[in-house]
Amino acid sequence: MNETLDKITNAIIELEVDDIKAMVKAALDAKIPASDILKAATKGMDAVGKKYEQKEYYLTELVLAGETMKEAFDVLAPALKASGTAKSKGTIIMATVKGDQHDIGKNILKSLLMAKGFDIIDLGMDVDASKVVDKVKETGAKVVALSSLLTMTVEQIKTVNDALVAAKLRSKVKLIVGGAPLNMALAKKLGADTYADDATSGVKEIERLFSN
Ligand code: B12
Repeated sequence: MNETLDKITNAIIELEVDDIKAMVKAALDAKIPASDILKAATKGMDAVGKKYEQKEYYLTELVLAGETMKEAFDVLAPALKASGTAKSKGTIIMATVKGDQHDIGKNILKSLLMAKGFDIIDLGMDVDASKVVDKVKETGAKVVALSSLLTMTVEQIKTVNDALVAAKLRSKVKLIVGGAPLNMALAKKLGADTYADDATSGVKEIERLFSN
C-alpha cells in the first residue's frame, strides 16, 4: 500500500482538519492520481462511520470528519475535473433529500460527473421535493440524482417521485438514487429508475441513462 495514501486515510480517521489540505496537495504533487487519493479519503470516512457505530466516536467527531473530508475535497475537486473532458454531455439535477444534511457523497459524484463533461445543477442538501420539480420544469434536465444517507429520509425519494408524477414530469426524467441505506430493490420500490452504490458506478449508470 502507498504510504502517502495510508497517511491520508489516517488523517481523516484522526480528524486532522488543519493538515489534510497540505497532505492532499503533496500527494497530487507526487503525481498520485486524484481518484486514488479520493479512494483513500473515502476509506477514512468509512472507518469513522464504524467508530461512530461502535460508540468510539460521537457527533463532534462526525462533524470534524465531515469538515476534514471537505477540506481534502476542496483540493481534489479541480484535479478530478481536470482529468475529464470539457464537452457538455447533458444536464443533471442533484440534491440531498429533505431532512438529510449529508452532502459529501453527493459532492463526490458531482465532481466525477463534471469531470465527465455533464452540467450539474446542485440544489444542495435538505431539499424539498417542490424545489426539484420546479428545477426540472425550468431546465428540462433529463436526469435527477438524489442522495439519502439516513434510513429515516429514504422515504423522501418517494415524495420526490410522487411530486414529479403529480406535475406530469415523471415520464420526462430518469431518477437515480444513492446512499448507504439504499439498494436497487428499495430504490425501485420508492419509485426510482435505478441505483448505484458508489460514485464511480453512479457515473456509469448515468451515462447509460443518457445513452438510452
Ligand atoms: C460525515 C457524516 C455526518 C456529517 C455530514 C457532513 C456532510 N456535510 O455531509 C454530519 C455530522 C452532519 C452527520 C450528521 C448526522 N449523521 Co452522519 N455520518 C457521517 C458519516 C461518518 C460519513 C458520511 C460520508 O460522508 N461518507 C463518505 C461518502 C463518500 O460516502 P457516502 O455518503 O456513502 O456516498 C457514497 C455512496 O453512498 C454513493 N452515493 C451517495 N449519494 C449518492 C447519490 C447518487 C445519485 C448515487 C448514484 C450515489 C450516491 O456515492 C458516494 C461516493 O462513493 C456516516 C458513516 C458512513 N461511513 O457513511 C454517518 C452516518 C450516515 N450518519 C448517521 C447519523 C445517524 C447521523 C445523525 C442522525 C447523527 C445525530 N445523532 O445527529 C446526523 C443527521 C443529520 C441530518 N439531518 O442529516 C448514520 C446513519 C444511520 C442510518 N442508516 O440512518 C451513519 C451511517 C453513521 C452510523 N454508522 O450510524 N453525519
